[in-house]
Amino acid sequence: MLTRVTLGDDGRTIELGWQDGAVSRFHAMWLRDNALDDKTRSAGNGQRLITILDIPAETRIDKTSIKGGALEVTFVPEGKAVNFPASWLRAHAYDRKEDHEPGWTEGDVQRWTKATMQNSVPRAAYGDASRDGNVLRQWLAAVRRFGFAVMDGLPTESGALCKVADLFGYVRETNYGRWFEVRAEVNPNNLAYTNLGLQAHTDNPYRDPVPTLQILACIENTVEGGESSVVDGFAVAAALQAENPDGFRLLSSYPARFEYAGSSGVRLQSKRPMIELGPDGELICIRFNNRSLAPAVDVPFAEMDKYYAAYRRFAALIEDPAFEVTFKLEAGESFIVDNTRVMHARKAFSGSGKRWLQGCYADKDGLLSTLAAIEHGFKEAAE
Ligand code: NM2
Ligand code: OGA
Ligand code: ZN
Repeated sequence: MLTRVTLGDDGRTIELGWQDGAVSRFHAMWLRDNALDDKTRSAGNGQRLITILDIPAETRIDKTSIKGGALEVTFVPEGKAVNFPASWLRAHAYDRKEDHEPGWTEGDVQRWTKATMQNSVPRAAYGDASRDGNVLRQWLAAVRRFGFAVMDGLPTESGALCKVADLFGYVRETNYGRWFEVRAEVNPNNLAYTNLGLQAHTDNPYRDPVPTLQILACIENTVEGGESSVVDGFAVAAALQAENPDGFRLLSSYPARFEYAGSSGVRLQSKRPMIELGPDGELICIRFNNRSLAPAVDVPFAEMDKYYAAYRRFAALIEDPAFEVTFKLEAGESFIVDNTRVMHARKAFSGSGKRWLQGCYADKDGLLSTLAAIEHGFKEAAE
């Protein structure tokens, strides 16, 4: 509950007092820009109708009052009165003292290791997820929280993996196709299409932006070996940062180079760090793929020794079984990974029997949007 409002700095700021003792300041300019009235925002789609240049630079607040759970303010020189629900102001307060350490992550991201994850892998059956919004919501929320989840009960037929993407969004097509066959081939254009083991990696770091989700579905798997594993790159990055802050700094502040030119007409190249932080230090993306790492040319000579030592240690931690969750995909099973965070690997497999997987990419923003919309719907239904 909002209990008090006072004007500050000649009406350029206001200070709100809340019943629980919290205090939050707002700027007149910020409030004017974010006004909720139907001249500022379309009542139909919520989009802003004005530009920043429509707001006078000298905007101030000259009158305030609290009425029925809302704050009313009048902006001058426009002489415009606007209402802000108290709950909206509370939810959008920005006057906080939060000093994030570099490498922080959002509250809905939870790091995991073998010890915390091996026996509680998030899983849903395709039939349940497609019929029951609650099952889908929980499965998508697991992808948001842990960066991976298993889905079983898929038809063991070609293209079935697209049904998983259809639950929340769209397949992202690339030079590998709408989806790709993952099986041992003669003259493969990518080492994924062999029976070799693949070190834990993120896919397509040579693309910018990288595909943010990958789905791998199993149609047949009767070989010896060929197990899958996943590793939480955010957990490994945090472990590296804890034991070697300077190594973390090197991998997050210097660009690496990635390249793929394995088939004709394709030369994909990118210049991005192995550990990417956002402008506010948030850990936002891991890129790790020994097969497509190109020569590093953006690390100063004086730091290259240390950069390689950090890369080696990061790789060793990624290989550490304490971080690895392993399972063997059976026919009709699939898993999804957040390719900006969780690495996947496979063990080598023998020539006898058959291993046929299909893979595709999809977009995480679409998944998060669908999840948020489902959650919003659940909340409205509960009210
Ligand atoms: N495939 C499976 O990023 C990579 O090159 C890993 C990708 C060929 C689409 C393999
Ligand atoms: C891939 C990949 C793993 C597997 O295709 O990107 O990593 O289990 N495959 O074959
Ligand atoms: Zn892969």
